[in-house]
Amino acid sequence: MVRVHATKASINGYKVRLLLSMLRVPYELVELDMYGGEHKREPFLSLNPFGQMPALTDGAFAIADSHACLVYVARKYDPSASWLPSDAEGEAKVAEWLSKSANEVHQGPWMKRAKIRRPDAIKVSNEEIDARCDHILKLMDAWLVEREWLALGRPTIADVSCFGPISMLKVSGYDTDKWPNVTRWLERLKALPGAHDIDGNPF
Ligand SMILES: N[C@@H](CCC(=O)N[C@@H](CS)C(=O)NCC(=O)O)C(=O)O
Repeated sequence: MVRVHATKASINGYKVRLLLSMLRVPYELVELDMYGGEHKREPFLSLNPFGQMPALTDGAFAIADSHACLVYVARKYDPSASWLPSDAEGEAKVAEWLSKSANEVHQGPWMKRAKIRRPDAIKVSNEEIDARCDHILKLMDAWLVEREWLALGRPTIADVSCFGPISMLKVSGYDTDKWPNVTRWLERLKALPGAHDIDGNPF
């Protein structure tokens, strides 16, 4: 049985739950009490000594970090390799956007949500976070002028990863409508079979 260990509100955990849902893989969410610090003590630290969510277990196998979890789920449960291709060019294209997700998207859109949930932990100013969002979304909007998806001509785990934080921006007070191509990309992903919001509700 696949288990995702995270608080339900964890955007990085959401990415993994979203892919599992779209691949129709049954899983259990092992909910952690983030405000109670459950992710900073055992048994979670044995899954991820960094004390960050999510981690995933599948039988005796354990892996931490959203992107590693996405890679694992795609390789293991998508035999068609549609969400994570195995050819050199395709895999590199996906990795390119996973890196942007781990850096620019995390430092802007992810942080926008995190500052609302844990203002004490995020020292970056709202203005700086908004500027970071503008920076990456401007680039993405231009990138998506002639593309439907970020890495390839179909959705991949790169889209799932970037979607998590960017889809949460509107409820966090950042208006994504000013980026029309990003908006259309968000809508495309929401329309995929099995897609759901962070609470598990269909769009
Ligand atoms: N690189 C990690 C980042 C994980 C991360 O920042 N997780 C957040 C929840 S979305 C977390 O655990 N925050 C609590 C903390 O760092 O104390 C990943 O992609 O999984």
